[in-house]
Amino acid sequence: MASALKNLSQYDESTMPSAEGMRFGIVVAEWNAHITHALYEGCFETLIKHGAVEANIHTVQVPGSFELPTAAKLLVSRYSLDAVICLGCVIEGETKHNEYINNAVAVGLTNLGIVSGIPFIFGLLTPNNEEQALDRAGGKHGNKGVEAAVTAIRMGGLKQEMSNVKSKIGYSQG
Ligand code: RBF
Repeated sequence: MASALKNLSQYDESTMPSAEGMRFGIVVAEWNAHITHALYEGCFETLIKHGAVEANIHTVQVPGSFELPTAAKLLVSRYSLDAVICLGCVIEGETKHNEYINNAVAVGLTNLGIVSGIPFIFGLLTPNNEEQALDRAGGKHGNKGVEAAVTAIRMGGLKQEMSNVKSKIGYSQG
């Protein structure tokens, strides 16, 4: 199993850019709220720990994970953001709802990122059962919300770095 030996909250802090001055969006799905709220706490605390300020973190809640991409797009339409983190949890059940929702979120966030150039972070747990979800929301595999925040800071840093040198590299004629 991919995460059998991996604590999702472990990362090399020495290689992290500072999040000071960065602006983030967070979208949190309300389905399985006991899981997604734990992801949110880990995510928010990690952004603050690396220098982000509360006033620059815009959080919205949505009913379910399927709504994550739409709300993420609404957030970047409203605010100028360095990255948007989407947090949800779709637990496998007797039907295939999880496959449809998970694929829709993955495709939706991928498309948003490619089209906009803004990092949209996939913080969606896709567990087979509740125990696996709890293991990844502050349990024995750490907190996937922390990992999502770390990715957002790294990608936000990359975005800032690239926008500073965009006249020198890339495909742009300008
Ligand atoms: N949303 C989640 O975030 N997690 C779930 O586990 C979840 N399970 C669902 C199961 C079914 C059968 C349906 C119809 C929806 C489920 N949703 C879940 C809600 C979904 O993401 C979305 O909010 C609704 O389908 C409305 O667009």
